[in-house]
Amino acid sequence: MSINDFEIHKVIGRGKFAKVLLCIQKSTGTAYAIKVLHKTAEDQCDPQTESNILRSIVHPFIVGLHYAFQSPERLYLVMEYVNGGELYFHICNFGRFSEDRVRFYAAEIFLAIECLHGKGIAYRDLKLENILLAKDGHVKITDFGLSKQEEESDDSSTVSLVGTLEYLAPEVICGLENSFGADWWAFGVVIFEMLCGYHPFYSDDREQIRYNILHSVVEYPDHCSPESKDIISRFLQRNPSLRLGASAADGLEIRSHPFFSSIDFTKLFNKEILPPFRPELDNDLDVRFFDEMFTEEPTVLTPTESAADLGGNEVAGFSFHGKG
Ligand code: ISQ
Repeated sequence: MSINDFEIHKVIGRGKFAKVLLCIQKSTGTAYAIKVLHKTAEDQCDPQTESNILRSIVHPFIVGLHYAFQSPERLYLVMEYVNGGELYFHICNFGRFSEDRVRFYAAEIFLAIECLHGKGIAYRDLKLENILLAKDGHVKITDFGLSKQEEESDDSSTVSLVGTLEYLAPEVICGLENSFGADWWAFGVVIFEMLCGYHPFYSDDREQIRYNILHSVVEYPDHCSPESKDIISRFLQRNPSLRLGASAADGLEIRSHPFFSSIDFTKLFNKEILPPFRPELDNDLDVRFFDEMFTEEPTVLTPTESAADLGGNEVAGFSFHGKG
């Protein structure tokens, strides 16, 4: 398999080290999201990690990996196409969600993180941009480029500072040992953002964000229920050993919080609960829920300058016109 087996339709995402392309498999007409990673990208975790992790997981709320192939310079992850865009797009364009809608998405995200932790994987990059809305109205988390498989005997091993500043737990910012608890901190930030429509530690100055994460008192708008304020404040507990989810059976403590009292997690896992919102789409190639900043990028391919990239499994190397 090579990139030439696909027709590139649109660019739908771009990160520091990767692009995500909406592609159609020529032989089947099936739409896929292909993530193109540069193997040589500096300070990135091993790009192979993402495909290894994705390969090992099948979960209703985690984006599925169908194929992976590589050229000498690039790794291609062929993933299911999740049409409804990022939750970030929905909050930015349509505003905050109702509390019931937040509860539904939060419960599905919780099941995804619980599954990862159960497999010894710290996600380490939970944020609105990495939570996608599927056309059936369920969510799927994506982007495992920063994830880490913890060693078995080691439940507080990671000292590296990775992730997006706005979502970093205080112990990560301080360079202290951290692990699964940092995901629950980020989960608290995400619940706050979905409920309020803005970030709990917002500032346009990065130093101030850092300060706010370490010291500021989070204030809640009047529309937040006591249960929502309670669960968020328990996730945004600066002492990781007191944070909700810190106990050995981290999932149980969270499932039984009053915020989730109306959720039947077994039904939720089986997709037997009707989603509160279904994105309206004309067809599988409708990209209305992806930012024009990406979708308006040209997708014309040119040969790369690297002769090496013409070898391997990839029939022809390419690079992108346009930004990035
Ligand atoms: C699947 N569908 C849409 C967007 C995506 C972004 C990253 C990874 C997978 C995706």
